[in-house]
Amino acid sequence: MSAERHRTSKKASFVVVANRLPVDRVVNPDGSVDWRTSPGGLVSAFEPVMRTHRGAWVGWPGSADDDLEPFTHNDLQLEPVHLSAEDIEFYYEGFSNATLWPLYHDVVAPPTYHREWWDRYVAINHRFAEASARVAAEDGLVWVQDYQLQLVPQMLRQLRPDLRIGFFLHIPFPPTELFQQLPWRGQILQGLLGADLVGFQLPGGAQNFVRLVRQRFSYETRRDRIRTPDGRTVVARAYPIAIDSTGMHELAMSDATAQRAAEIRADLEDPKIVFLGVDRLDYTKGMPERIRAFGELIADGTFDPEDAVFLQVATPSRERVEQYRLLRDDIDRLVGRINGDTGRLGRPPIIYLHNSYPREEMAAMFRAADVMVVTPLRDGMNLVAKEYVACREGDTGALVLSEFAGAAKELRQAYLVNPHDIDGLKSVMATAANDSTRNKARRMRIMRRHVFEHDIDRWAESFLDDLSRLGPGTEA
Ligand code: ADQ
Repeated sequence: MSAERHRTSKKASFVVVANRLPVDRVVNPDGSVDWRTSPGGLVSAFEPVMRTHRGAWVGWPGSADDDLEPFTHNDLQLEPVHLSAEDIEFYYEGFSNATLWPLYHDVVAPPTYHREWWDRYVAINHRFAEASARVAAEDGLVWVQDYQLQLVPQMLRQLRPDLRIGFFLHIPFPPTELFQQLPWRGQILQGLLGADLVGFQLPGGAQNFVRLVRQRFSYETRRDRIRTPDGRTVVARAYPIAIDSTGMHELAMSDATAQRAAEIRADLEDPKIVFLGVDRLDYTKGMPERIRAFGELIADGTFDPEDAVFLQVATPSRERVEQYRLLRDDIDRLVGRINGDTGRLGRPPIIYLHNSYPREEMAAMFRAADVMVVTPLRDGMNLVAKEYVACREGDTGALVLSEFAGAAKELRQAYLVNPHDIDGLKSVMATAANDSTRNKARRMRIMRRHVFEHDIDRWAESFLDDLSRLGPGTEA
């Protein structure tokens, strides 16, 4: 076991603050507790950055009423924030995931507004701000992550005016008309304005934020800069998140992964075409749309179920939030119906796995798939699209990508699609599968170059470089 406890936290000059710590608790058969680095967008993005900077990470350990002392795991200094069952219900499942998440994703599901959820969001953001203030060294740099913690920058600045504070929003920042629905819109904007640098996935998000601040508070703004009444400059800029492209590629190219990829294809009965979908089970990811499109392609004879298989892998997610339970039932039904209508014994056209897998297995699936289908109705970035590109051998494979994923702004050579348009989706999936090797290679080559040149290290460095040039007393 690599976790080691220390009662008092060491002060850290670099602190990441995120809803979750980057580890999951595992209880061994003998009852002892271990920690394992957890999967997920944020964690996969941050692991390498934390290793280089040897910082501290403030976050919730993942289960209710865990009263943990600070500890280290694989050289990471971890600072647990306690959440009770009711905190999780109101702050996390409620305000974060049933109010902000749908609102920021173009209201693809209706957001719910509850005052007691908001009150708890404020209280928990305070708890995170206090934990960060305790661990950050004098003049340190604190990087706050994502929509669950939008009030932390302002709260932390009040507690520790010496710090440089950055904030990055991993999900889209909504158009101004949608954001205005939020009863606590002014407080959220003020919360974010506590940062010196507010990062977004796309320039559009940064522009929406600056426009809202100008409209609501009449603060002076010039391009990506906002002047606050206390004389600070806040910069709002886009930093499209990336992946550890080299690490993913090396993993995918290993002999063990090659062998596993071959086994996966053999287990699927060696079809001519393997389509793949990989997502957190979330209603923003457009899974029903792509499954329906594939079902129709089989039903109308475009693909023979003897030749084509769709492998859909979905990580269980937010299972206590009602919308997520409904989605899970919808997908179970849809897959069951299509397989029932069009499959034969031992050969269902859709293989659906509701599970989380280690990185090695994900790399093997990416390597095994001829066509990757990424069709979110709205997505901040979508790391899966970039991971697929990084895991390919040479310039093989095809990526079908929704126009509404942030990644579409960079991966312009993907087979771009509007996932609301089922006929369009069908036709793009068929084109991607049947296109010439030469066309596919040309598209993949350009995407690969982009994914390898813009990796996670470069992403973090560019944010941190900008942040260290801004901050208390500096004129941006
Ligand atoms: P997510 O919505 O979680 O992230 P995404 O960017 O696709 O979406 O990241 C998911 C991660 O989980 C990927 O690294 C993927 O490989 C992994 N994963 C998915 N299914 C898995 C499974 N079954 N087993 C194991 N791993 C699995 C949020 C935003 C995105 C943004 C990221 C990072 O919603 O838009 O790209 O943060 O900023």
